Amino acid sequence: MVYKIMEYNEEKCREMYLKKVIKVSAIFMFCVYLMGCAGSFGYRSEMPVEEAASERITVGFSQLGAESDWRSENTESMKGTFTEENGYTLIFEDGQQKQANQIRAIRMFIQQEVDYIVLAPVMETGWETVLQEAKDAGIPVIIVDRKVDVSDDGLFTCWIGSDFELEGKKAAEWLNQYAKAKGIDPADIHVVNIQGTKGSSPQIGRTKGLADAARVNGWDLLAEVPGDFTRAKGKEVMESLLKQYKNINVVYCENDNEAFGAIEAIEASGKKVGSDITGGEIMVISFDGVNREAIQYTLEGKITCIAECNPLHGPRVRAMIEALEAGEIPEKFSYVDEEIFSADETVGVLKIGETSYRVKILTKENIEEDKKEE
Ligand code: GZL
Repeated sequence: MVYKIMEYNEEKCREMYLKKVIKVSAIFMFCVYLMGCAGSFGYRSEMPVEEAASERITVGFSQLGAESDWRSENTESMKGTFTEENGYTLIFEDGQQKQANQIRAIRMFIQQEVDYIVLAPVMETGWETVLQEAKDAGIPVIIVDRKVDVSDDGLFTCWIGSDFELEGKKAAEWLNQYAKAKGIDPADIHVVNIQGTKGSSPQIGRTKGLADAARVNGWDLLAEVPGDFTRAKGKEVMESLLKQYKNINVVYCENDNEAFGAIEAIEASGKKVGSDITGGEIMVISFDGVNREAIQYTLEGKITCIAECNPLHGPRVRAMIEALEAGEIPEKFSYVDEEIFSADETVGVLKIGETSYRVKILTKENIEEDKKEE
């Protein structure tokens, strides 16, 4: 390739350089003008990213795990509520059922100086130190779902969740009313409890509901064994209990995923699940009622009754945050209202203390109606 050598001329170069500067400047000015007009053509003039982020409320959410359908629904409710469109930045941490992971997440939120910490605690004890650290950092903590057992309730701002002992009382009272209506001698009720995660509020409350009723009504409570709220553990525990006890006629599962596992084990052993316990069937009682499979099982009579446990806490936690943002003080403890479901019409109303609870009798029609409302 032959390079053409240009004669060097100072004046010429200066003139060419100036022309180039003027041309580039004109193009630059025209671009600036266009950007300035962008807004008037309806283009959203993007606020600088960091400014938009600082406008949003930052929420650090320590979720305990993903052990059940209930937990998945609860996570979806939180993620679907704390969105950028709603004015939030959500930092989500899954504790994988380990308290150490949740404590680590809370410390990370403190480092990140979030506006609010939301904690779904895997168990009740062991939170004093880290909640004190959040308090010292001036970050409000909202507890959701399960409770924390701390010496000073001032370590958290407020709590929203279920009355787990009431759930247990409802399920046990349903069984008591059923046995009386069918003329079953209380001593002929041979019940096993597949418990939730040991030391969690739902396990403590639901276990107490059954144990108190068994003592008062004279039932034969054969065993209480943790099933960790999972299908796999529920099946494993049921298999073991069937080997240990030949007279089980009621299985009290502290959530639906355990119930699915227990039903699998019962049917694999050649027995039948259902409410006809004098006819040799094994009755399954459960908690949650958040997924289609559980409702379908109840419609088919495989699960005789479910005490509802509602997971949709996202909007409820948001309402608490918005109250706090407005300078208001939410209730320290807020309980959600819940129902009890069955397809068996034997029991229509439960009376617990001074309060009556109507049993929602599930039919194909009202299940279809509920589906449409979703
Ligand atoms: C109850 C919740 C329990 C559900 C289970 O609020 O903590 O944990 O009943 C879940 O399904 O795993």
